[in-house]
Amino acid sequence: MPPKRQRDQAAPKPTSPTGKVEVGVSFGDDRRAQAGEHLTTAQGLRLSDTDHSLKAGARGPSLLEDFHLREKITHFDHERIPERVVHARGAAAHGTFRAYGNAESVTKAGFLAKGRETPVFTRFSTVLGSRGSADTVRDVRGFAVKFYTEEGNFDLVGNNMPVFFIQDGIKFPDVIHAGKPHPDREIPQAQTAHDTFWDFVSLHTEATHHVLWAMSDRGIPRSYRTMEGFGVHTFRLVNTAGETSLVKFHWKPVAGVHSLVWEEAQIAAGADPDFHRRDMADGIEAGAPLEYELGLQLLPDTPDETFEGIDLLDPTKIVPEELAEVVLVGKLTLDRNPTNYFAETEQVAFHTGHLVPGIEITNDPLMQARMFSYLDTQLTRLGGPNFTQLPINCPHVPVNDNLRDGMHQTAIHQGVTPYKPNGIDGDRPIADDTGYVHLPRPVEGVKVRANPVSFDDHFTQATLFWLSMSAVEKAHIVEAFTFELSKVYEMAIRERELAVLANVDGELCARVAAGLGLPAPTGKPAKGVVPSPALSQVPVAPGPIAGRVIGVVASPGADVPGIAKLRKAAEARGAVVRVIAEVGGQLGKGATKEVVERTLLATRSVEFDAVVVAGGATVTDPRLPVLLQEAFRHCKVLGAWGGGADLLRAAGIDTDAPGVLLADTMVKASAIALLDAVGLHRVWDRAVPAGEA
Ligand code: HDE
Repeated sequence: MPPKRQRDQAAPKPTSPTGKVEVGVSFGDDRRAQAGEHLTTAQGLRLSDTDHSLKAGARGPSLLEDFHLREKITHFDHERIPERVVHARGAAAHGTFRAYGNAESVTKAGFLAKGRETPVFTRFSTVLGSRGSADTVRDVRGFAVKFYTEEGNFDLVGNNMPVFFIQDGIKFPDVIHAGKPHPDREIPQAQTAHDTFWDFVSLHTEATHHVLWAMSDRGIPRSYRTMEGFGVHTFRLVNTAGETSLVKFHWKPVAGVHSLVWEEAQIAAGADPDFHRRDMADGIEAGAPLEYELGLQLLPDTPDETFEGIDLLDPTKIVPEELAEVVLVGKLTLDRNPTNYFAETEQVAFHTGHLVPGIEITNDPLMQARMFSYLDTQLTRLGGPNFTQLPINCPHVPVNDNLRDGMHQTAIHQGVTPYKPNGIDGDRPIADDTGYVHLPRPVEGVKVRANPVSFDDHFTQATLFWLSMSAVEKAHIVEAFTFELSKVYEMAIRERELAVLANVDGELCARVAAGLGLPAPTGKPAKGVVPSPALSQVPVAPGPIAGRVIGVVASPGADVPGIAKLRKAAEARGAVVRVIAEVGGQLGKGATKEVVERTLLATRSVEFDAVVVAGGATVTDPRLPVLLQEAFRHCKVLGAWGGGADLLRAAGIDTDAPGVLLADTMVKASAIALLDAVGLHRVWDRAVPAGEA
C-alpha cells in the first residue's frame, strides 16, 4: 500500500485531462474526451468569438492582451513532436491476444498461459520514409506489438522480415544514414533506390541476406493483414522450473502472406499514399479483423548458442522452418481502430526492454544496442521521462516505481520515501524475487571490439533465400535489383553490387547484369545449399479473402441482381464488392439497388484484387481499358458475365488467358469460382511460362 496522505496535505481535485469531474453527464462515456456544449479556453473560460482577434479598431493592429489569440496560436505552434527517426510512417490498431496454453511448459510468461486474454496495441510502419510518405514503397515493415499483460507491458518490436542489415547495433546510424534521403537535397523520399544505400550495402556485405529480402516481394506487402512478422533476434525463454530454451518469434497471418507487384506499388504510392492504413482501417470497420498466430521456433539453449551450424546470436541468419518447426501458441486479433491518431499511434512508445518474467534477451549485439536506444529516443520524441503515463503507454497493472518528478508529471505521489532502503515507510514498496529475476548466467571475455568468427559468412543464407523462391518470385527479385541499381548514378557502385550478387548466385547476378547492360562478374556462391520451401509465398491452395476488394464495372442497364449475388457471396467471405461506373449515383430499381462507389475518374486498378465486368455494362470512358490492362498485367483475376466480356476484349484483354473467368450469367457457381481464384491471390501463370512457377 502506498503511504497515506498526511492530514495537513491536499491535492488537486481529481479530474481528467479535459477537466471533467463527473463521469457521464452530457460528456459521453470517456472522461478523457473533450465534450460539453460551449467552446472554452484551455482554462475552461467560455468564449464568445473565436473568429476575430482583438484589434484596436476593425482595421487596426491586434492587441497583445488578446489571451485567446495567443493561447490558440501558441498551442498550434507546438502541435508537432519530432517524428520517429526510423519507422516514422505508421498505422495501428487495438486488439486482443488469446493464448492457446501450449507454451506454458517453456515459459512462465503469464500472457501465454492457457486461455489468457491480453489487450494489445499493434503499430505497423515503414522504416525510411517521413511521417507523410507513401505506404507502398519498397521497404522493411515494422510490426510492433505492445501486450498490456497482468505482469506489466511486454513489447515485441519486430519486422516483417526475419533478418537485419547489420550484426552489431553500432552500425545502425550508418545503415539508416545511407538509406535515408541524401543530406544535400533530401531526395529520394522513402526508398533505397539511390546511390548512398547501394554504396553502403555493396561495401557492407553482411547486409546481403536482408537486401535479398527487401528486393523480394516481402518489400511490398499487399496489406498489413497479409504480412508475416518476426522478432528477428533469438530470445531466451524461462519456465517455472528455471529451465531455458532459445526462441525465435514469428507472426503468421491467417490471411496468408501476399504482396503487391512493383508497378502496382508505385501507382498506389501516388493514387493512394494511405493504401495500407486505409486497408486496415476499412477492414476493421467492415468487421474483418486482422488476425495472426504467434509462433515459437524453439531451439535448445546450448552453450555455443548455435543450432545446426547457425549462430543464433547473428541477426543476419534465420533458422529454416524445415529444421525447426514453428509452434503456434496464440492468436492476435486486431479489431478496433484508434480513436485519435496522435494520442495513440503517434505517442505509443515501444521498447525492447519492456519484458515480462519468462522472456529474456540474448547477447545478440544488435539486440543489446536496441536495449539502450528505445528508452533514449522517447526522451526527445515524447519530451521527457514520463511518457509511460500517456494513456496508450500506461501498463494495465499498478505502477509503484519510486520514479519522481520530471516534465509532464501527471501523478500526485504521496509520502516522503521514494527511495530504498527506507525505515520511515517499512522499506516499501517491496522488491523481492516475485519480481523479474535475470537468470544468472556466466559472462566472461576479453574486452574487444569484435564479432564472433561465425558472423563472417555473409552469403550462404542469401543463397538459401534465392534458391527457395519460385520462378515468379525470382523474376521479381531480378526486376527489383535492376530497377534500384539503374537509379544509381555511380557506375562503380553498380559494379560492386554485381560482384556481391555473384557471391549469392551466378544466375541472379547474370540476369541483373543483363538488365543493366553490364558484364556479369564471377563469384564463389556457396554450394550444396538446401532450399527452404517455407520462404516462398506463392499459395498452393486458395486462402481466405477477408478484406479483399472486388471491383465490378457497371453502368445503367447492367445486371444489378447479378452484382447483388456476387456481393452476397463475397461478403460471406469477408470480402468487399465496389461498383465502378462512369458517373456516380445508384444503379437499378426497387429492392435491388447498387451504389456506385468508384467512378473511373477517381479510381485506379490498384484498389482492386480482382475486376469483373457486369453483364449489360456499356462504358466508353478511355480509362476503363487502362484499368483492365493494369489489372491483367498485375496478374489479377479478371472476369465478366454476359455481354461484359465484350468490354474485356475491347480493352485488348485475351479472354482465353489464365485467370480470366467468363460466365453467361452471375450465378452462385460463377461467384464461387471467382472468389476461389482471388484466394490464390494472383494468376502467376500469366507472368511465367507454364511449368516454371
Ligand atoms: Fe528499431 N528503433 N532499432 N529495430 N524499431 C525504433 O524507436 C533501433 C531494429 C523497430 O512502431 C526507434 O520509438 C536501433 C531491429 C520497429 O513505434 C529507435 C537498432 C528491428 C520500430 C530504434 C534498431 C527494429 C522501431 C525509433 C539497431 C526489428 C517502430 C522510434 C540496434 C526486430 C516501433 C522509436 C513503433 C523503432 C532504434 C534495429 C524494429 C530509434 C538502435 C533489428 C518496429 O529507438
